[in-house]
Amino acid sequence: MRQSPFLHTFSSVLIIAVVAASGAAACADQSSGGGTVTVDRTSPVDEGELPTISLSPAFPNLTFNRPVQVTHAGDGSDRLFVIEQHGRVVVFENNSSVSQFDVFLDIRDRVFMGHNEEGLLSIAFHPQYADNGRLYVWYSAGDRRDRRTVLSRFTVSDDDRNQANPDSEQVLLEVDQPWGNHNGATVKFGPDGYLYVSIGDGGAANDPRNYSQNMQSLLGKIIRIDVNARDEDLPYAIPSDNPFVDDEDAKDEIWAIGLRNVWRMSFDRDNGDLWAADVGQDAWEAVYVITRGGNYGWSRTEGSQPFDSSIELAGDGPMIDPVIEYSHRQGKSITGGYVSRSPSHDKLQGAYIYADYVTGRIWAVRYEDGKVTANREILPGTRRPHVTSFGEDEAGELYLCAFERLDGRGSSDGRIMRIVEN
Ligand SMILES: [Ca+2]
Repeated sequence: MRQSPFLHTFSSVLIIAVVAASGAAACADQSSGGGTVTVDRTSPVDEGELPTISLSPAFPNLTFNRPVQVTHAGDGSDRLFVIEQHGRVVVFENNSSVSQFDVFLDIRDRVFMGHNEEGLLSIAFHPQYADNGRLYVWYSAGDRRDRRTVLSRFTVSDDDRNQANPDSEQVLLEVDQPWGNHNGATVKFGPDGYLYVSIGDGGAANDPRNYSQNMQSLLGKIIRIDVNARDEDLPYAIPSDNPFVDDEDAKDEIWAIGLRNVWRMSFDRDNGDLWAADVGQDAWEAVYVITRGGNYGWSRTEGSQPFDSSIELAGDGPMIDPVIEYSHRQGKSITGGYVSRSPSHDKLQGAYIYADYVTGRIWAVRYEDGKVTANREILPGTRRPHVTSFGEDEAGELYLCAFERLDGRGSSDGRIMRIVEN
C-alpha cells in the first residue's frame, strides 16, 4: 500500500491496487441495480461502433503546472484558458504552434492549497462574456483550521483582453469546508443561463457527518443560481423553478443531491443534458445524467451499489442510478468528460467520454433513450496520462488536461492533449 498525494485530489482512496489486465471489457450487468451498466473485466463487451483513440499534444510548445481545466470564453476570440491549480489562469491562442501564454488571472495570494485537493479548481465565463467581461471562479481559501471554498466573480480589465483584474473580485458564495478533500468542483453555465456548481461532500471518508443527504447543507450537492439578479440579502438570485424553493427545510440553491464529489461535470452542447461523474469511495466510480431535484444516493449507495443502509434519503424522489459505473479493478478516481460534439470526431459523435485519473483508462459510452447501447475503453496501450479534466474550445473540439506523473509533482509536467480517432 502506498499513498499518492494527488490521488487524494479526487478521491479518498488510499490504495493503488494492481490494475486488472488490459483489454478491459464492458457489459450490461443488469443485476447491479436499475438500468445501470457496470463495467467489469469479467464480462463481454458491446463496443458498438465506438473507435479507439490516440492522444497527441495539442500545443507541443506549452507545458503547464498542474493543469486542471481547459476552457474557452465563448467570445469569438478562439482563445483557450487553462487553470493551474495553485491559482493561475493562463490564456493563449488556439493554434498548435503557439509558443507562449499570458497570465490571465493570478490569485495565488488568496488561494489556499493545504491539501492537494484544494486550489483553484474551476472557472466559467459568463454566457455574455463578450459584453460584460465576467467570469466565475471556484477556489479554496482560509487555512488549515478554517477552510472554505469560495465562488467569486472577476471582471476582465478594460484595456487588455488577456488580463483579468484580480482586484475586481466579488464574492458570491462561501462554503465552509470541514476537511481538505472533496471540494468538488465544476462551475458551468447551463443552457438556461443559470450557473451550476458541483460541491463535494466536505471530505474525510464515508461522509461521516452525512452532508450529502442533509438539505441544510450545500455539501454533496449540485447547486443552481442566477448571477444576473439579486435576491434580498443575497449577491445572486434563486431561480424560481429550483426544485426545493418551497421546502422550508432545504437550501434553495440545491438542484441535485446525494453526490460524493463531482469533480467534473459538463453540459451536452447539443441537447443540454448535464453529465456528472461522481468520484467513489472504495469500490465504484459512477457517471450520472443529472435531473432536477434528483437524489443520487450517496452515502446510502456508492454508484448503484449499497454503501450505508443506515442513511436515510433526503427529499421525496427516488434514488437515481448511474448511467454507467466501473469498479476499482478498472480505476480509482473518475474524471468526467463531455459528450463529444467535436468537429474532428466521426464515430465518437454523441458519445460521452470519461476517464480514470489514476489508471489513465479512457472510455466512451453511448446512451440513447435512457439505455446504454455501447461502451468501450478507447485508449489502447498501457502508457496513459493522468487525466485531470476534459474541455472544449469554442468550436466544440475536445481536449484533455493531464499530468505525466500520478502525484502531479514537478513544476511543469502538465499538458493539453487532442483526442484523435483512430
Ligand atoms: Ca473539503
